[in-house]
Amino acid sequence: MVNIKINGMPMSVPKNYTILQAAREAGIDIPTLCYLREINEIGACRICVVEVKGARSLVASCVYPVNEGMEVFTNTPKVQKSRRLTLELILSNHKRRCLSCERNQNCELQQLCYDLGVEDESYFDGDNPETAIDASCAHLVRDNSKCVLCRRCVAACAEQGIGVIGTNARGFDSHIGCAFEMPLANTSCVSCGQCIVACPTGALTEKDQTDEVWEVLSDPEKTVVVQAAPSIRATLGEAFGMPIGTNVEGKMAAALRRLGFDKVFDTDFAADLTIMEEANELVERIKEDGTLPMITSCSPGWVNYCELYYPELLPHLSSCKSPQQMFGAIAKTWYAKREGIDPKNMVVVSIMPCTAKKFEVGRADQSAAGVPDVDIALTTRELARMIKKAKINFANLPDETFDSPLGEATGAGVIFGATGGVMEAALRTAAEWITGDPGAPVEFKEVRGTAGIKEAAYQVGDLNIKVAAASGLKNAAELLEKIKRGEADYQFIEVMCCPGGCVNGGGQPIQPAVVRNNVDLRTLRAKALYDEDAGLALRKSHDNPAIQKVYEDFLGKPGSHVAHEVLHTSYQE
Ligand code: HC1
Ligand code: SF4
Repeated sequence: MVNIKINGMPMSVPKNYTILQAAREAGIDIPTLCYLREINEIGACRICVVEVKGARSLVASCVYPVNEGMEVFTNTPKVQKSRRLTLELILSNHKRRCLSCERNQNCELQQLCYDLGVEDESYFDGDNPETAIDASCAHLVRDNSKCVLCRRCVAACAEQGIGVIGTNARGFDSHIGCAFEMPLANTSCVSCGQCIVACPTGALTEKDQTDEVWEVLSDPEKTVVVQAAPSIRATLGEAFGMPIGTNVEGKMAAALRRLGFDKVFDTDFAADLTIMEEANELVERIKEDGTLPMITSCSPGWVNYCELYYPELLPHLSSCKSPQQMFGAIAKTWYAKREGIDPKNMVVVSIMPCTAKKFEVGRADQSAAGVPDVDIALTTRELARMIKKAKINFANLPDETFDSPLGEATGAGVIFGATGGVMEAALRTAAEWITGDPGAPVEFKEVRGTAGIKEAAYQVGDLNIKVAAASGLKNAAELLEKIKRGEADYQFIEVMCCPGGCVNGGGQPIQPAVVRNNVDLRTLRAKALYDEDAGLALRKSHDNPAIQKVYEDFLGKPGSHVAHEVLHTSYQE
């Protein structure tokens, strides 16, 4: 520990602390812009400067270590003037279209300008560098005229082990882009959207498809059904100012109904269906000496990664479509037939925490009824924008339920949204199928939690099943390298592209850095899902009566020919 003073207040802090960390402990959040804890700690933007007694100039508190006897001043006029000057310089070449910007009222630059008293946005106006908009991908748009060069996106992409964006050119012409100014679509970007949630401004946004949804909702020829992914209920409330981890499942269903969707369904139903197929595939691979370990295939950023970076390991991927796609496939085949709807007139919209889902809907081999399984994938943020635009009073909505039958789900489907959840859900079913014991365990807590890689071994009947779950692509790569070296004796691996799983997806509500740096977002959001699961009567996918009905009426049994036609897919090397 070292003894320091902050604004004259004595305190003791661990000696490996930065000034920023020490101030936080004293109850002072020094403003930051480029700083993202453990991801981007580069001290570049100079917003977090403070005065240190005896130092020749102001220091960047996010990287400056404390030392014995140090005296720090966080808000002197000199500090305030410097921060304001930095902001005025940033604003001098910033496209100040705040009123129409998607990040209006959720922009860290806007908030800093307000908090730090910037009164003249145009003080240093002058030449502006030429900027281009990159809208080449299905999932995102980069508008560098709103970029503040904080490099948080670059760091987030590198953190995923991808690194397809960086700073191009120098000085006045510096800008974020891909190598050789290639459009993002021509790179090995996996569409995870982690760069978007790292962006403090409106420079990176998802490709907005809400207008397409408004169009179909007003088309009387179309039956528009919506599905909401497992993790949306744990995060949508944040867009309406509710505490992180509030479960808004009932209000979400009510809001979707008030937006005009003909049927309000739940991706959790399809998550249960995925477990039926995936657990069956796992048991088959184990019994028939198939390729092991089998790896989950529901996270489309992960599937992209495997195809682009580890094509030699594709035989390990489960052939199951993701729940999003299984939902669309069942909706447009079994359900459409049952309801007498022509699948060509059915529009399936999904609400996803994930930008890669926008890419996934366009994949080949995902058209069970001869038309795409899913038509439009919106992010949680896009849904929130629609609810706000429609002036639906979200906080005061009653709790409603999903429609039947594609809205019926078990707790196994709910926990898909957290890292380790798919694994646990599959184990619940596999354990009962292998042992034949309905009393087989429900909870597999070793695969819960936000550690990047989790491992466990379970004795199931005569089998010792060794499993691992990885979230974040760097962690996934570690497991994949182990497989390549022949050192991975697992039977089953779950990989989620985003660190922490879908609760932390690239399409989720954006929390500012001050929250991301200090609150365990992933754990709070995941807790909402585990709590819901714990309170449900049905917690194993195969116990879902709606799933049983689909097999009875249409699919036969898991792994059947029809199931393969409708619910399974292939990958591209
Ligand atoms: Fe996910 Fe999945 S859990 S991938 O994280 O398998 O996106 O929430 O919808 O499809 O069910 C995402 C979440 C989601 C799929 C499911
Ligand atoms: Fe990198 Fe993911 Fe952003 Fe693509 S979407 S640039 S892979 S962080």
